[in-house]
Amino acid sequence: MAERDSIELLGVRAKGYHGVFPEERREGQDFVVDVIMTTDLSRAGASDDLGDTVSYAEIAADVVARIEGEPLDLIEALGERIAADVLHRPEIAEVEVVVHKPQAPVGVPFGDVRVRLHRTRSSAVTIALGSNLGDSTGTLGEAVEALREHVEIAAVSRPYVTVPVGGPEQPDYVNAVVTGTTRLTPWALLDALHDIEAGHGRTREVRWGPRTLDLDIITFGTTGGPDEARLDRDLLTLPHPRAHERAFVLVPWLDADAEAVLRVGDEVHPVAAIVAEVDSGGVRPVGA
Ligand code: A4P
Ligand code: MG
Repeated sequence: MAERDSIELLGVRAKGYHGVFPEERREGQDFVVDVIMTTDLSRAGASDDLGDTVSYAEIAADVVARIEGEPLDLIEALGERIAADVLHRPEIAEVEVVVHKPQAPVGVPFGDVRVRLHRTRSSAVTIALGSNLGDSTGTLGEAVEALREHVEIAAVSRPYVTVPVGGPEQPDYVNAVVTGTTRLTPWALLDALHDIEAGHGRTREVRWGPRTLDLDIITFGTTGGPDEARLDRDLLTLPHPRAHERAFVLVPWLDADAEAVLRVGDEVHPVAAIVAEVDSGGVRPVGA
């Protein structure tokens, strides 16, 4: 099962100065770290492309940087930082970190001392919802309920009636935006969104064509923070490449979160500022 796949990087060794005793801070000693990462390997298994997986060489370099970096009193604290670094990579769902300190000043002969931490990811996420076939407002309400299985929802915008952008001639849309946190990886979330779309009779015939339900991931991770997901794959582009030009995403998003920010290229802007630049004439709350 893909959700039990793992990459296991064992025995990364470097010299560090962690410990509570002055001689440990002065002389240093070896630290050895194991990192066991739960990650779906099926995409990389099929594509044979490094871009679809995590480079264990990069993880190893991060581990060595932590071992050699700022001295800490406790190997618990070292393990916590290593786990956080690993979970900043969007591919990793869970991580187990073992930090060994084989030369620790224990006072008696001993084989090894180690701490083992197990951490799971939790990431901020912004999801845009759209529908222009059937009972669109009702469908969006059901989709929000279905999302609760995967997302701890912080805020849901009002539904907005929006003039279609692109595609063939088609009915007006109802759009909304949800913000929250998820324990899923972006790909697992995308799979979950596709399942919810399919459950509402979504078919994919015409790009930008009418649909019963469209669920797009707009941002994943904290924009501008170390866990921000920036991806440029066919299956998943993050942040969403067209969100910054679409009032039907930006206006509901601002309704859900007045403080929201969005990356556009190398810059991060308040959504409130981006909205001011786009034409939002075709976007109004349902019933207004
Ligand atoms: N994909 C890549 N990145 C993402 C992402 N961040 N979130 C891939 C979700 N999916 C992402 O999407 C095509 C493929 O994009 C997916 O299989 C996924 O792997 P789709 O939903 O099958 O097709 P689509 O929605 O027709 O295409 P696209 O390019 O996602 O269209 P948009 O940009 O979503 O635009 N006008 C109004 N007023 N309101 C709307 O909601 N929506 C669209 C669709 C056009 N005009 C609209 C609205
Ligand atoms: Mg879509």
